[in-house]
Amino acid sequence: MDPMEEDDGISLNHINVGEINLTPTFMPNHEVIPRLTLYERVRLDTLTSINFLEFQGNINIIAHPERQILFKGFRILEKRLNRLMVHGDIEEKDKLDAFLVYLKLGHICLLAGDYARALSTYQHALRLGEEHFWKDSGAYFGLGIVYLHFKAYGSAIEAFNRHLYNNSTSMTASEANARLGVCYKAVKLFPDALRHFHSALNDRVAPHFLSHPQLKLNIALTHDSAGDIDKAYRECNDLLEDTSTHTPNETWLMAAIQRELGWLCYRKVDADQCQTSDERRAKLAEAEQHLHESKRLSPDSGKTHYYLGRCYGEQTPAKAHDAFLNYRASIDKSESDSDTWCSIGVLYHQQNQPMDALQAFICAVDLDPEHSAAWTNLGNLYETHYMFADALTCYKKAIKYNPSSPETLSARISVIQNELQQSPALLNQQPRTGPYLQSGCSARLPALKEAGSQPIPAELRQRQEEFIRSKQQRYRDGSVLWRMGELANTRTDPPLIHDNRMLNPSELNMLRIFKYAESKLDLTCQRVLENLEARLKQYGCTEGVDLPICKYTISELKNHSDVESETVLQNFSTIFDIDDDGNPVVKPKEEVAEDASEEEKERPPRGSDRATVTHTELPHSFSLLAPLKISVDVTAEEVMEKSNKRVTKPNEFTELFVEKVAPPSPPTPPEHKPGEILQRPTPIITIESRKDAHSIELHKFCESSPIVLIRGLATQLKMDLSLFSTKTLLETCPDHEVEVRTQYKMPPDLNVNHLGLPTWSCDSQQGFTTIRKYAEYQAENFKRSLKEESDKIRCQSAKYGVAETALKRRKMMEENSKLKEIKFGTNVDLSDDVKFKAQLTELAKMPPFCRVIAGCNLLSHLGHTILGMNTVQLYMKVPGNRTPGHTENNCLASVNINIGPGDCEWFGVPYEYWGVIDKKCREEGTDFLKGAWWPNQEELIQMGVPVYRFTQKPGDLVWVGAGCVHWVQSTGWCNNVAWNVGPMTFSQMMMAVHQYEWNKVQNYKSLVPMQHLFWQIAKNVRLTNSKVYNLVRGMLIRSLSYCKMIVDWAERHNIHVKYQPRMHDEHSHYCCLCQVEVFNLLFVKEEEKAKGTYGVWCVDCARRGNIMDYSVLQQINFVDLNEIFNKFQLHMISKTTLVV
Ligand SMILES: O=C(O)CCC(=O)C(=O)O
Repeated sequence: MDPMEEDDGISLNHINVGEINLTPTFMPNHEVIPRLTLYERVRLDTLTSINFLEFQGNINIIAHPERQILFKGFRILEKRLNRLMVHGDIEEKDKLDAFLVYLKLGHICLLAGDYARALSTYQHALRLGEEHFWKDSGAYFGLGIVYLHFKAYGSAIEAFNRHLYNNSTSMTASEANARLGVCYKAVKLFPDALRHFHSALNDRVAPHFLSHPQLKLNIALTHDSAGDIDKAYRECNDLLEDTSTHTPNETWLMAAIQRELGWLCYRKVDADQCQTSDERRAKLAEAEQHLHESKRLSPDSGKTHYYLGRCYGEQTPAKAHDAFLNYRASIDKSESDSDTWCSIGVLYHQQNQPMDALQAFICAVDLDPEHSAAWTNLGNLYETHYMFADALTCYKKAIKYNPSSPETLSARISVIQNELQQSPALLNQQPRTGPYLQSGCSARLPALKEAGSQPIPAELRQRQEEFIRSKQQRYRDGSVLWRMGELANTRTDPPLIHDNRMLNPSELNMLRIFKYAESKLDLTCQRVLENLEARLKQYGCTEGVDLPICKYTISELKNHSDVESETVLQNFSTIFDIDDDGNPVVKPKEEVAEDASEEEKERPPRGSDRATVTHTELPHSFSLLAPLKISVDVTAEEVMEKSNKRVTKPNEFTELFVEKVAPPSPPTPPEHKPGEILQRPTPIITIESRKDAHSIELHKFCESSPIVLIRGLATQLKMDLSLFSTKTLLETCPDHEVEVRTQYKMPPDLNVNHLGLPTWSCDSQQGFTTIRKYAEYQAENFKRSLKEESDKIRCQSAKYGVAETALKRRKMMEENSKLKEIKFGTNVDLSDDVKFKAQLTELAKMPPFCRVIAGCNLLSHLGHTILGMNTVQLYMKVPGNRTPGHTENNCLASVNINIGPGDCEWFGVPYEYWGVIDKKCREEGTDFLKGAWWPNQEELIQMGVPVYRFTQKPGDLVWVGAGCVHWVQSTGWCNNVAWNVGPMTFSQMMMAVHQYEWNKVQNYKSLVPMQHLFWQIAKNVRLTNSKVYNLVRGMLIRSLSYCKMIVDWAERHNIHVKYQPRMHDEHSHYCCLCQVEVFNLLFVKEEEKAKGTYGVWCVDCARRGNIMDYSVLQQINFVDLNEIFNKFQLHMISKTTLVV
């Protein structure tokens, strides 16, 4: 029931989008350009990907009442594109036109179900005008749908998130959220998947993509995939009992729930939750019961049969036959399920039918070459037949594709490898009658290379290839509509909807157009207008709708219009304009011309100047990066008054900041200078006196450097670093909690997987222990290392003396070739100022710019703690512990001191290059923000990324500059202490804000609540730097204006706004759905309060739900905000005075 199960898209690996020509091969290029009626023209202009469901929903596209529009639109746009092409290329002057045509074509192809052409045209549009792409509210949405169709989940995630950045309250938000849930689940980012499913569930507009019960089932499936079987089981049972959410007729849904319950019960047996054999039997019986019920409801599901097969397979030999029957039935229903083939293989192997087992495993890995379990089982089959070389190949494949127990497999690999090294004759070993071979059956299994030509896999492969080929051909052909040339000569009869269904964005736009040109409409359009108006009256419309960009297509279409619509269309040609900031312009040209004063008429005809703008109830998006449209000298009262007009005098309202902005993108890295050495020398500053330590030069140098190693500071300031040693901590707080990361010890210059192949991904398991236990581990590890060293020496001498036994030697080789597990004691919280008084007092000896608490440190003004940022954390290490690559939260700077006794090795890359690393992380299958990765230094340098690399000795302090990407490994036994600092510089603040916005698009929580921070700075700090002052002032204007608009909006909707002042030390709030900072105005649910839970929603997430469920808690009233705002001034100082 996973929506992707129903989806018939093939993976992008099977299709070359570049080879998709715009003109399908069967379509004559000289065809006459079709004519559009007025209705068709307007409808075409308002169609975007947002209409996807109307076209691709339930109706067969051939029978769709508006199929002519798609056909005609496709032909007209294609012709236009041909005209823009000069020798296969587009001239610079025509780029914008071509962008718009491609974009529209993308929408039209998508609506017609021509996914490959839609992808190709969207990608062309993106290449031609990435800076405009986001302005069309359907562009990223459409692109996301297409990527999802081709199962390109990472790209789909990016597209949908970008769509949501400006459309988080639009009708498409629930559609995007539901799809994001599916994508995040597919890439195994389960918490993100859950958040998006919940977001879609919370929306009052239920997505078509997944109904509410389907969303709930997906939530259960996500818990299951995340490993929480019990939670999944509970959710499924609740869903089954919750009859109010679905009708019994939705049998397929019930079948899916029963199937999942059966599968969960089956795995509860496996998960060792059944202690006794009775419990085991009972659980299996429950599983079978659910699966039979599922089969009764939906007899055609291959999966149900497969799961039943698994249940019976557990009860072999008694139920082996039933297992086979169900597997067979599963294959009959869907033969491309690699899991089923794998299980069939296991069963045949158990039943001592090795040839059949082999064929089944080969089918599994043919269908899914990354099926780790199938490779493992196949390896096992070969091994039991003494075919070690093939077994080895299979195990290596299994480990490459991420098996559940890589250690066991890598141990197996090294055993076989060593055996083969010792006795090469094993390679040619003949099969023997063993426990798995029937006596007398001495035939050798076909080798891996030959196994594919066995009858079953060969036939399956042939059918699969045929299937892929026919799919590819269908993608090349595109929509069936393109073949229906007769559509050029028929007219569309507009479908009139007579229920009170909410107007979708396209219909709303149509309504606007028809209203403007009411007097010039033909009869058909008048009827449509009446219908739309009637529906608008009944239901109203949704927030956040937007006009598509189609000015150019309209002006093109004009040339081929029916004569009677010509005049009307001329007036439309500016209706669909967007202004410089991407806002829609809706007032027709002629009206503006009449209204305009003399002065206005003389102005150059720029979109935003000659027309007015419609305003949604609240801004499309609230970005701290939005350009201001007002002077920073404005007073608080003026901000309030201007903002209030949005509700009280909408015609007079003008934006204080741009309300629709491009989603943020990473910085462009500086040009690489020829001959530039990218292995950069790290600045090392040696402190020789207390004065040096406190010098302004040191402070300024650090603030302007990506990374600095400061030596001698602790000594000069007479700091006693032994307070942070394991010995002292063991004496003072042995039971203090330590987070432990179990890692693999890597070769110093590499990061490898279990096969020893280079990778960027790092694995670690999280756990918890105490200082006492970690201290024991550290000491133990040290002793063991000493012993190993002496063993090595002994082994060396053995060469000349007593020979080791072969067995012992082999064992040692085996040990050495395995990746060893090591433990890293990380993020030890030293925030308790009573428990760690001595330690924290010691750190206060540092110069202010490095201190945990200082007036010049942004984080000291927050008024609350953020663990590990404005509090100290300790790291306890053994050699080889790695802190994977990252930038600090919100790109803040940080300080790290090595306590010793061993060293650490550091790597750093300046801020400007993080986008390059981010991109590379995606290519490497990991995630810059959410993944754990260890970069390959050589690769970075080849990519033109400069790298700092240096050793931090005991006592050395590393200053990690704002936004510096860094990764660290210990080369000895040592402890480190670290915390963040926020220099009050323009560049630090800009980076923090940029990251804050970037995090929104990445669904990543910003630990630094930037809005709150800016108000605190305004309240507490006397700024003397005009650039910094203007930046902060701008933030206050946006924030104040937004708060005012929210409160006005809430009051207009009769939502209760209650003043509830912030408590001392109260932490900042984040939206429980989208995780953005919720500043000042907390949307809470009364019913939750009654239950004692206190979820906080942001205005946008609340608005998507049922607004009447919420009330608002205002934490700082406007009198106080205004006072802070007005009192916040730039403090001019004479040049001789020190600047903050
Ligand atoms: O010492 C460590 O491994 C942590 C390094 C780090 O990331 C930091 O201090 O910013």
